[in-house]
Order: sequence, then structure tokens, then C-alpha cells
Amino acid sequence: MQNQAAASTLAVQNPARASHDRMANAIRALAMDAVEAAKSGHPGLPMGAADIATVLFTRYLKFDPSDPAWPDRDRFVLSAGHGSMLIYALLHLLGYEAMTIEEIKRFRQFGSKTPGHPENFLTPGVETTTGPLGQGLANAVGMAIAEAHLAAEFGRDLVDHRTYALASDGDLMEGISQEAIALAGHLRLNKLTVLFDDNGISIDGPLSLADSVDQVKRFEAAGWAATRIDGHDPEAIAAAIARAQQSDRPSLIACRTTIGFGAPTKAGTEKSHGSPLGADEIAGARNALHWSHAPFEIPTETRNAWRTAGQRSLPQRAAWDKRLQALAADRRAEFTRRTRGDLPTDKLVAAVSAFKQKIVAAPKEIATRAASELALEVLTPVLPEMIGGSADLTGSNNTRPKGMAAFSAGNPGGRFIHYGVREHAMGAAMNGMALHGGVIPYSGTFLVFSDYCRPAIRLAALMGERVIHVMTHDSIGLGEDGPTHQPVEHLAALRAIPNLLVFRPCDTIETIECWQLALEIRDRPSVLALTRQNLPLLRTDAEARNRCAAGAYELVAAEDGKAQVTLFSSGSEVAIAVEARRLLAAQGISARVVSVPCVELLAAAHPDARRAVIGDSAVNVAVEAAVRQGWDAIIGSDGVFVGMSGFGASAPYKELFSQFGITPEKVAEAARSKLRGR
Ligand SMILES: Cc1ncc(C[n+]2csc(CCOP(=O)(O)OP(=O)(O)O)c2C)c(N)n1
Repeated sequence: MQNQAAASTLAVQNPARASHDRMANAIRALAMDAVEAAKSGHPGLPMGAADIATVLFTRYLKFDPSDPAWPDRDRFVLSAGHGSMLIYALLHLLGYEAMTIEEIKRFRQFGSKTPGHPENFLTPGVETTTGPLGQGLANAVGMAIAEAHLAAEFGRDLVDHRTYALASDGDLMEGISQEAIALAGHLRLNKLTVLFDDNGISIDGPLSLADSVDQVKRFEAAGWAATRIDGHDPEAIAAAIARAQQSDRPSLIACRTTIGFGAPTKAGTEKSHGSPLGADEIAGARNALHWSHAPFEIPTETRNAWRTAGQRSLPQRAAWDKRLQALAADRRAEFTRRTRGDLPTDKLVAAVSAFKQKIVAAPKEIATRAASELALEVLTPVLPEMIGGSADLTGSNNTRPKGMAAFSAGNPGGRFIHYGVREHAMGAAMNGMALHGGVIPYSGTFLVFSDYCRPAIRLAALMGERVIHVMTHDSIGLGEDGPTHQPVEHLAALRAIPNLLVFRPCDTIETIECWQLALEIRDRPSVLALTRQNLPLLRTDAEARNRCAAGAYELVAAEDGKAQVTLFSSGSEVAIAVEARRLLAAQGISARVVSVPCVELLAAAHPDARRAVIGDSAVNVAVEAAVRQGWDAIIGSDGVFVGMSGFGASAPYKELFSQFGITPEKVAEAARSKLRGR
């Protein structure tokens, strides 16, 4: 409470300080009142961080409330998403049209623009969905990467903004934060500033229960400029942000704050973290903050001060518009295309078509990871927005086509990011890059390590962001590295994430088709599951139609047109299914093969189309070197599954397929015995 006493004394002496306090208290009051009305929520953070936010938004942040998507706005990420009322209060006070007082009153209600945690797709002005701690911080790193890259490409006249993240103790305790800050420090992302709400409190109580890290030293060790200030002193906050703007490194400002600032008995304790303060405590806080207004009421003078702050960047906005208009028409069109996320469709279609013809003209047995590299060699020149990368598996993932320069502190124009062994931050930074706009990030790691970045993939799916994960070594087919590296449940686990597209192409033609879909479908993230081992070319047509778009299609028809058996398969096992079909034919059993490169697209197809491709054979068999989960939707619970039911083993891959019974002979045998047993 020392801080509060000091604040009110100062307010009496200094009119500017008094105005600041009233503006910050408007945030505090809205947060208290909205949480109280909702009967749930987190008042502590907005009340504690109100001074930081007031200084940042009224003196430094560049934005245009009438156009929340202005490409050259500064980005503000509320990494501690539980403090969502902080950003809702700011958006309301600054004059963002969508954020009416009614929306604030509907905090946490169905259909409101004020959900429990900020959702970028619901609320204009919210840059990213946060809530899972640590993600926002790593999103901010990605946004700063995208800014640096686009500035190198289009120049500072068009791209010259900063990224700020407000992070809590929880954000900094999460492991992902270490990956993110190490990457940002290494890349010298000097336009990134993290404001740490250093209140020493988390849910269980004082931070000392679980943590004793010196965050300033920690960030310094990662190559950041780091400082510690009083987070309730507006001038100290302003000076620290001004210093950060001059830094040649990313900056941490550890702002010592009191959680629930103003609440008479709950401030400074975990009691103000995540529940309504209660009527008595709110009355006491109103008293302590000298805030005598009714719930949700903002006095005109304070509202006007906020609205004026909201208009602060308009001259910068107008000057930027002029610079954009002054550009050569083709340059302006390209910048606009990039920021809108539109693809150069004609060039893309032509590149895919030429690729298919070339591949079909000279069929080769190659792994789909190598096919993906070939695809990237033709896609990345026509799509300059593609920014690649890998979590230290570049050579294995084949994600760096020849000639693609690395992105680095000295070369931000480079298009390939060496993320280091940091899958989680890689996934979250990619989300930040996609949210920033102007780039389409793709990455690489092993499929088994999708678990290491799953939380970020889930958020990409929730937000509907176009990020593309190349995940190679997609089954026991990787061989000798053994079961720690062999995914078995990962395809099912990824397919369980709503809105995520999981592609598993069977050959080079399907690989480019899946790449094309991942790029064209702009509101869904994708995983491309690719093999280490070589595969034959099964698609020998070079037709323009993207057959993978249906999710599944008949690759080989039954010889007599009336299949007794349908063999469904994906990826490397499609070749096994094709061979099994031949064996069955030799035994007088007619079978068709359906390739299933994307279960989600099949599920989304028109029911008639889905029924047509699934067909009505007497026996359905699915072949996939992974667990059965999910396949029943296609083959029925009565269907036969040939795949994995446990972990793999370490051995050359051909032996593994044989040991685990995923062979043409076993598939044919399973189909035959099912047919007989009917
Ligand atoms: C990954 C993740 N784990 C757990 C939580 C649940 N949770 C929400 S806030 C919080 C910690 C609160 O402490 P702090 O981050 O310091 O926030 P403050 O109390 O200062 O508002 C936790 C564990 C979460 N949101 N995300």
C-alpha cells in the first residue's frame, strides 16, 4: 500500500500525474466492475498493470483505433491473457468502435467481444489469442521477426513499428519463454520490448513458493537489455520505454507492481488474482483510488483524455498513407497483396502444373521429405512471402531450398530461420509471424516432436492462422532411431485438433498438391507428415486438378469395377495397399485403393462425395503405420485395420514393416479372411 499512498500524495502536487492517475484508475474501475458483473475473471493484473498500460498507450504505442489492422501499427500482446480486462478497457477508452461499454458489461458472456481470454478473431484490436501462459511472449518474438524481415524487404517507409508484450510471472516461468527469449536475443530483435508485470504473486501465493529466478539477469544472459523499475511510477515507465526504443537489443522492463493495486485488503495478494473482489472491497478500492463514479461510468474529462490519446498516431497514419500512395503501382500492389495475405494465384498454379509435368515425365523413387524440398524449390521463388525454418533439423526436414539465405541479426531479409532446438517457441513464433501478416511461415521438425509444439499448433488452429509445419520421419519408416523417434499416436492426436489440416501425401505429386492446399487454405494451419524413406511415384497423371483437395480419392479402381474390398491408406502405406490390391487380384478378389492424404478435407466434403469415395465394398481395410484411432469414421467399426497398436522398435525400416505386419501380404491376407468370414 506504500505505492498507493505515494501515488495519491503525488497526484495532489502534480496535475500531469493526477491526470495519469485518473486515466489509469479508469482501467482499474472497469476491470473491477466487469469482473464483478461477470461474477468471474481476473481483476488483479489490470489493476496492477494499469500504470504501465496507460503510459505505453498514451505516449508510445502507434495505432489507429479506426483501423485496427493498419499494417504499420505497433503490436501490443497481452501475453498474460487472464488479464483480458486490461486490453478491453484500453480498447474501449481509446475509442475502438467495436468495444462499446455494453461489450464491457457483457464481459465473459456468450457472443460478446469480451471473452474470458482475449481472442484475436473476436475482438478488433486484439493481436493474438492468449491464455496459455508463455504463448503470447513467443508470438511477440514472431511478430518482431516478421517486422524486421518486411522492413528489410519493403523499407522503413512502409514497415517501421515495434512490438510490445506484457508478460506475467507465469509467462516467464513457462519453459517456452526461455526458448523465445533466447531466440529473440540471438536474433537481436531490438524493436521488441517485454514489459514484465513483476508483482511477485501467482495463483498459489507469493512467487517465492516456486521461483527465485533473477529475471533481469536471465534476460541479460540471453542478450537482452534489461532493467528494473517501479511499475507505478509513470515517469520511470516512460523513461524505460524511451531507453528501450534506442536499444540495439530486445528489452526487458521488469516493472515492480502491486497486484490488485487499490484494493484495500486484497492488493498485493493472490486473492486479487482471479476472482471478483466483492462489493466491500470494491467500495474500499474506489475510496483509495479517489474514484467516486458509478460502475461502468467514466467521467467526461477522463474519457476525453483517453480519446485524445487514441487520436495521437493519426498524423503518423496519414503520413504513412501518403508514402504508400507515392509508391510505384507495382510495388504498392505487391505490398498490399502481401499484407492482405492474397496469393499470386496464377503464378502458383503455373508452378504446380509445370512441376507435375516434370515429375511425371521422369518418375523417381524419392522420400516425400525430398519431394517437399523439390516442391519448395518451385514454390518459394513465386511466393516471396514464404519464410522457412527448422528446429535444428534442416538437412533432415529438407525445408531449406537451395539459395535461400538465413534470417539473422545482420541479414533480416533472409528467408530461412534457424530456430535452434526450440520446437515450442518455433510454433508460437510462427503464429506471431502469421498474425503479423505479410509472411507465410513454414517450419520443420520430426513428426514425433509435434508434441513439443502442440500447444502452439492448437492455438494456430483456434485462431485460424495459415502456418505450415513440415514434419518428417513420420512413422516406423524412419527406422533405426527407434521408438523414441517413431510417431505412432501423433497423426491421431493431430487429427483430433479442430481446424488443423493433417496432410500425409503418398508420393511426389501428392506432396506438391498438399503444399498447394496448405498455402491456398488461408484460415487453417497445416501439418505435412512426410517420410524419411523413399517411395514410388504412384500418381502418374499430371492433371491440373488437385486430387488431394477432396481429402481422399480413388487412386486405383477395381479391375472389374465392382470392388469386393476397398483399401484405404495414407502416405507411405499407399504403395503397400496398391501392391496388396495386385495380390488380391491374383487371387480373384477385386479391390480398389483409395488414397487418403487428408482426413479433415474428406470429413468436410459433401456427404454424397464422401459416400462415393468411401464406396460400398463388402470389406473396408485401412492401412496406416500408426494407431487405428480415427479410422473407424472411414472403414466403420467393422473395418479391418493394419497398422500399429504399440510403440515401434529400432531396426532398418523394411524389417520393421515386416515385423509389425504392415506388408502387402498381410494386408491381402487380412482382407481375404475378412471376406471369407462374412
Ligand atoms: C500454460 C498455463 N498454465 C496454467 C495456467 C493457469 N494460470 C492462469 S494465471 C496463472 C498464474 C498467475 O500468476 P501470474 O502469471 O504471475 O499472474 P498474476 O497473478 O500476476 O495475474 C496460472 C497458473 C495458464 N493460463 N496457462
